[in-house]
Amino acid sequence: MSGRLLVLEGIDGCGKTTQLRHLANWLPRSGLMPEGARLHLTREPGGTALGVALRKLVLHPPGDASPEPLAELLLYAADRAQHVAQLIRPTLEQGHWVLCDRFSGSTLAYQGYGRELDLDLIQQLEQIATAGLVPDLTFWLELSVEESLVRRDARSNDRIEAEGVDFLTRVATGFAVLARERSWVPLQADQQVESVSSALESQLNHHFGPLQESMR
Ligand code: Z5A
Repeated sequence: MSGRLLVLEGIDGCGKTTQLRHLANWLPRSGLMPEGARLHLTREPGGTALGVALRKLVLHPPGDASPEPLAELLLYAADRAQHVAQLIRPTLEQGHWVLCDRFSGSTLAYQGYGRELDLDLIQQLEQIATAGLVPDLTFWLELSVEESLVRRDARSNDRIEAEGVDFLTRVATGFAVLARERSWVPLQADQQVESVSSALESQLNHHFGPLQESMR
């Protein structure tokens, strides 16, 4: 596949949406993308029409429709299977770039470390849902739990955000472990927005600049 899949990961409020908006402007003008390649912004859950419906069910379930942990895991896997098959893989095959707010790392962090579901089972599901597709580069926006809670203070919580501090602390630990194991690029997300953006830009230049691309 000639396109590139870039992913932003991290705990709630780490600034993924903010940086995604920045990259939506910056990347197409950066000279890093081949001529004719377009940038597609997407997110999980909710990158497809089915995903939008699943997102509502999993984050804001009506009445007593709240999924049990295993059902929640399977809903995220279903969202990803649809997202990869319907949007991400075809887009990459056409040579375009995809920038995704969360991917399979979030399932390991939230359902694995947060909910303490079996990590091996989650990795098997990851293989099934992605059909082996692995991001070209994943950025980990590293933020303390304390700062995450401050940033989130003014908003109403979704189901996952309402889980509390111990849950979020386990999720944050999970992201730190995954970043090490999977060689994600760590970025200090507690800096000013502009500093995080320029750190992202320089990492993208480093990984996709002319020298690196000629060595692929
Ligand atoms: N989830 C899961 O459990 N399993 C899975 O497999 C997947 C997801 C894929 C998706 O929620 C939820 O699904 C998520 C995990 C779970 N639940 N939680 N929590 P979402 O997509 O709606 O929410 P989110 O991913 O957590 O995003 P967020 O909370 O909106 O945060 P963000 O996009 O990373 O941050 P932001 O919106 O850019 O910034 C948050 C605030 O901080 C905002 O007021 C900004 O102005 C501010 N901000 C951003 N950057 C800075 C800096 N640098 N300094 C100061 N303030 C800043």
